[in-house]
Amino acid sequence: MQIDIITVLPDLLVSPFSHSIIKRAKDKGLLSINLVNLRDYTPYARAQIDDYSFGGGAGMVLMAEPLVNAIESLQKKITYDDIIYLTPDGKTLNQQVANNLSLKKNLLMICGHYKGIDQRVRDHFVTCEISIGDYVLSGGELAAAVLTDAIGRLLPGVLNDESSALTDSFQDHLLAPPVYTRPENFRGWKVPPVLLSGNHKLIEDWREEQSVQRTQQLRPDLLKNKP
Ligand code: 6GU
Repeated sequence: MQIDIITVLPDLLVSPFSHSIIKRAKDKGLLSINLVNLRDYTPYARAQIDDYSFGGGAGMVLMAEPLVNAIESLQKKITYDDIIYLTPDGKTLNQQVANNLSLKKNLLMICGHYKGIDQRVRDHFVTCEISIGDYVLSGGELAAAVLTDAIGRLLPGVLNDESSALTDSFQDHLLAPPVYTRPENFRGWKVPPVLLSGNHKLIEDWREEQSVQRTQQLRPDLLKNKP
């Protein structure tokens, strides 16, 4: 998969993609991430990319021309399955949205800043608007990092244990069960004996039961949406 990200702060996105699972996805050639600096595409003096909002009001707006120059220049080399604008007005990201996007081949993400981007870019280029939750971030970069991570780890071959992504919290509308590792007894706090029993059926049943219990307790809303 190819993910291109248009941003005014490309440096901010270097570290999030240089570690752990997303690094492994890149190293294995399963994911390619291309950070595109919006300032490289502006025709305006002093690399200007934003301006005041028509009609007044506080806050700057990213101008249409640099964005459209960047998008059209990228589109000469690649056809995008979706052009995603990261914005608090978007559809809230959840596992289903991430699953669906992980099936695409080429994605372009646009990170907004300040008051957002000129509406004409949204009207004529953006195909999908995504928010990562009901709170306001200073820009779309951290949201793009979250979305890329959620998608990247789902790509076939990225996780070592192929079944691992399928047993994540949310993948079946249930939270994950509790997990334990060595030692069996830490400060007198013991691991549930069933996990040491070696009986896979019993362990599976216990985990399922714990998942349901945990979900009922912590996120009963998830059970309502369970298919
Ligand atoms: Cl995608 N962008 C910004 N600026 N704030 C957000 C967001 C996105 N999602 C939640 N808050």
